Amino acid sequence: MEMHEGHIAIDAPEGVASWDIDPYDAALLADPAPYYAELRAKGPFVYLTRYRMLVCGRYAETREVFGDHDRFVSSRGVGLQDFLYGEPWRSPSIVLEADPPYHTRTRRVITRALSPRAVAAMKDLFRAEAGALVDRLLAHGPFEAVSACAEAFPATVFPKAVGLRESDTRRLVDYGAMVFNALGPDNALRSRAMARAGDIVPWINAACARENLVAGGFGAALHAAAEDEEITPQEAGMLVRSLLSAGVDTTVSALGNALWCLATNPGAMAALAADPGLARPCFEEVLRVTSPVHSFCRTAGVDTEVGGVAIRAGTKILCCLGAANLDETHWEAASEFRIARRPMGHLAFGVGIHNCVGQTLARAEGEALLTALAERVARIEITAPPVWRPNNAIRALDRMGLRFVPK
Ligand code: OVM
Repeated sequence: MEMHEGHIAIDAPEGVASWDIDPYDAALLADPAPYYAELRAKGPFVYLTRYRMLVCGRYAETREVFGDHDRFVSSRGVGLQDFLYGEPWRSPSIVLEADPPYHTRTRRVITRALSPRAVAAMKDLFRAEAGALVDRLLAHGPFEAVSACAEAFPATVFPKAVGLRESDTRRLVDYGAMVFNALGPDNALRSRAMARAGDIVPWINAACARENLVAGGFGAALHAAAEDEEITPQEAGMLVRSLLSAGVDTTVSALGNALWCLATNPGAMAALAADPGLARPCFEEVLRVTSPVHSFCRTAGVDTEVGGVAIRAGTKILCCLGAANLDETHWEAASEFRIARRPMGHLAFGVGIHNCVGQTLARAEGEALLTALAERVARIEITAPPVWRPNNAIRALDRMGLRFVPK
């Protein structure tokens, strides 16, 4: 058996087009829509000759693969590397990179810790912090939106929500960059992010310890499950690590993408300002149009077939959530940002048993910030053009200059 990029090297299945494109090329990651359209046009699956694996980007097949944990496993990693054949860079996540029946147990614990009730208890804090932040930015004149808003908001509320005794925004954001870049091939993005591991990983691991998590937060709730012997103390620490892995860069990206959508669609910003009740559907449409997690892999655990294509056991499939969320055969005027659309069934949080366990928290953060904007800001002006920050799994801005014009 031949290996390539840490996984089994497959040949193109019968009837599947081969493509020599690099989905991890920095220029393509900065402007993915043309690649997404070509990917969908080529068929339900495309064979990536550089990576010797499959990629899918049509809504139906992406949903089918992503949603079927029986045939498409996560325990072999959700990046290019197949954990059956090599050591991952860190011990696998006990929820993201796990299958039932083990996953069922860990997922239950983290689902309870992040329950709608637990998140609802933090809504007043989120609303107050979002309002104060937007007031400061209104007073400020032009500002750099990624650091001053998209990072600044989660940087204040997320450590409080988790109950971190000590917070370090830079390390939290850069750990996320490592975790998500690690899902791609061994390219420059991955190695650049990994170069900081020696500084970041020990800090993150220490932050997961019970004694570093204050009462009332999600971290303490996870450790309480260990007290009840539902999971071990070590597993509780691992679930806190999952919060810190998945909860920062994703929301930073989503909030930055929201500012980008509203700054580049003045009609949408005017509609939001006229009706703050649109904050929630607006955030949902931001997720559909920009897909903060643009892709995750699955590994076929069995010989199977999807969309008429025969898939051999061991095949890595890159599921392009960003492409599926823009599939014009599924969405009316798919490329248009329509804040009142209510895009039910978008794949930005995934689908199936691995769907985002923090989505209630993510939505609460998005709704809080967009409501604060809607109540205070009439218009958003772009003072420096948006620049994207390429990442092997995340679609996020690097920087963008903005000015908020008050109501
Ligand atoms: C984790 C985790 C969960 C979701 C996403 C993610 C790669 C990580 O459990 O560590 O990002």
